Amino acid sequence: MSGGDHPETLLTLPAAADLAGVHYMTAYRWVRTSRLKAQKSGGVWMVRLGDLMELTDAKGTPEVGASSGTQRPGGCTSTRIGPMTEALLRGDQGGAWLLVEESRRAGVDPVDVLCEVLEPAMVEIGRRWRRGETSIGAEHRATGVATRLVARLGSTVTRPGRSRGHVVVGAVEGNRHGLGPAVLADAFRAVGFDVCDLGADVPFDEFVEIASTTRPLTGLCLSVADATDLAGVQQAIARVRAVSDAVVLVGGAGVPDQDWATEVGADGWCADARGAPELLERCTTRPSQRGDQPVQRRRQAALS
Ligand code: B12
Repeated sequence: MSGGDHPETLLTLPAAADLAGVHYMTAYRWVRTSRLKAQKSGGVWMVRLGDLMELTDAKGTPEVGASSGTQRPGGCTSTRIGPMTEALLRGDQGGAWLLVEESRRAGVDPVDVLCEVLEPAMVEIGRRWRRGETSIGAEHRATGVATRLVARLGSTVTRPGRSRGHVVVGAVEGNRHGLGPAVLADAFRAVGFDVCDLGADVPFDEFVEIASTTRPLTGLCLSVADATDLAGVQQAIARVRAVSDAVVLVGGAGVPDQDWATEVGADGWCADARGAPELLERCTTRPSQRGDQPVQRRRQAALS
């Protein structure tokens, strides 16, 4: 290796891009998404030749060599979880959005980006927070960036055509986790449902009120972050049953399994937002677990 090939040699970004045979913007994106280490010197990004070589030699690096993401490679989204985690923790909204754009360009649909990149990154942040590896401030900042990403990407999720029904989603009383319902809302919108996202910490009374006034209501989705909320959720579902025929689904980080869902009286549970529309469809068409009484009779019985 000659002196100029030394791994410690510092390169400007245009020089690094030239050497790697990629556009300057691609090299810039590598830096913003933490794939390529860089430091600023006099306001200019500089990268180590060794780091550049390591990246371009790496197998599976998108946009380098044969693996440039034209199709939807299975591993494509998973390679972005680490960089997304770091971007969120740095509070780097621009870098995080570039990762979203990269995934979209590689053919990943918006809801898959949310569930396969953003959600695992948030889970990893939760794990680090629990182990004391990241501060609560960094976690809050990350959630702020994630919330803006969901809003920005979510606004692109629409499916023209006839509505498949009306769905209300929200996090139950005391549950301050609002991202889950927002992503769930997008998963329903993406397949043609009209959705009302009530956000976090929705009083149980409000779910009952909405269920009794929204007609027709196809599905009511309760997001739960704490399994010990069982009694509250159970009572709320019983009251919803008295006023509405809507299918009631539960989900979120606090629902451990189907048994918990059955115990609270929900029609169904699933761990991933993307399974929810199909689950709703199945619950809508299968014989009611609630008996054959129409809602008016149940309501009268509940009031008497
Ligand atoms: C961000 C965050 C917070 C933020 C939330 C801010 C906000 N604006 O949303 C704040 C700081 C408020 C917070 C507080 C707390 N948090 Co918190 N939080 C998280 C974290 C890191 C990310 C949550 C998130 O946004 N995930 C991304 C979304 C998209 O994923 P999701 O919510 O799971 O939703 C997906 C699915 O579950 C599903 N889904 C969600 N709802 C529904 C509903 C239905 C019907 C269906 C079908 C599907 C579905 O669809 C979504 C997309 O696939 C998680 C880590 C984790 N493992 O999730 C911890 C986590 C959820 N929090 C936890 C805890 C313990 C707390 C606190 C008690 C901490 C404390 N001591 O104060 C408080 C509780 C506050 C409260 N009263 O709710 C625990 C929960 C443990 C548990 N379930 O037993 C977790 C898992 C962290 C951990 N590893 O321990 N938290």
